[in-house]
Amino acid sequence: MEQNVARVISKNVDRYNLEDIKTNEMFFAILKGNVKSNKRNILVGDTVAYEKISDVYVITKILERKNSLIRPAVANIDNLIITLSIKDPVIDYNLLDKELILCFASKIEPIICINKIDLKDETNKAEIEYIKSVYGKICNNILFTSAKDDIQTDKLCKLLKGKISAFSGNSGVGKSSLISKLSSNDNLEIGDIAKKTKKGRHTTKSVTLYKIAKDTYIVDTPGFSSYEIYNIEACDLKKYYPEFHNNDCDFDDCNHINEGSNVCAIKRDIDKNIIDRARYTRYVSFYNKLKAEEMYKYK
Ligand SMILES: Nc1nc2c(ncn2[C@@H]2O[C@H](COP(=O)(O)OP(=O)(O)OP(=O)(O)O)[C@@H](O)[C@H]2O)c(=O)[nH]1
Ligand SMILES: [Mg+2]
Ligand SMILES: [Zn+2]
Repeated sequence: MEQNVARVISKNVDRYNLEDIKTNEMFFAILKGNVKSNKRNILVGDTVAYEKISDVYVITKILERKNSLIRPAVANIDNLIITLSIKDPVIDYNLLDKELILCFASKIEPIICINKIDLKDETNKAEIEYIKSVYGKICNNILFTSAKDDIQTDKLCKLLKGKISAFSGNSGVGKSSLISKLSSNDNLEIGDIAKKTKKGRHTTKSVTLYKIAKDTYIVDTPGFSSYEIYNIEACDLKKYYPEFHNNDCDFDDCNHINEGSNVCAIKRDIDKNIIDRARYTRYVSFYNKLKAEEMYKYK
């Protein structure tokens, strides 16, 4: 018998709101006993197998995940739209780099979205070039959007098609404004997310997938802003810097911190301007913070 497969759209204690992958039918389901005793928690975003047992929908199995996050608790995210604004507020490179680490560690496609591009003037020119040259090598998609003047919002919309996407970024960069652009005219639900995200920032903990088109969802959660790196060991951090990959340091397992440029190929690349020095400096600070946390934990 062919198995019924559904996506978990939201959950409320032990009731799950599911959407059948094929028919798009929505219904509530409960967990089968033996799935419950299984240590793995069902997350919003999970795909699950289910059965209908005398009028009750029952989840029988969690299917394989592409990824899962703890904060926010969600599975199978495809895209993270790392939202920044060219001004008001200025670009937070610390947050940008941390969220890129999250993406590369969790197999999430990063989409860097520099919003409020309508406000750009001569003074922003150099920074725009800087972002293109440094981050263009790391990230396949960099958009310069304006939610106000509808610049590149259609491009953003296309990238989200058929995927589960989440927005991250500091307060005021324009996440809600962009999200409201993604809904075609009469989609009221999206207008609600915009409002909800604002008011729910300190109150809502539960995660919900909002459908904006067929098989296309936005995760409604405040959990991606002011993000801190977790679940990554200091010695693994370098793996999530694509520009560090084509190197051969003379010192095996080099973390590119303490070795000099005579040994460390990354240090040489920085001196030659092949690797951005500011991004490297932030790498060192993240590394040191993780190292300090590990020392504290294992003491
Ligand atoms: N000029 C300009 N202003 C924008 C643009 N996008 C958003 N804004 C304005 O920036 C302010 C913040 O936008 P929001 O969409 O609320 O930002 P947010 O990221 O959702 O902020 P939080 O909900 O606090 O996290 C609002 O006054 C918007 O009107 C844009 O593309 N250009
Ligand atoms: Mg908002
Ligand atoms: Zn090195």
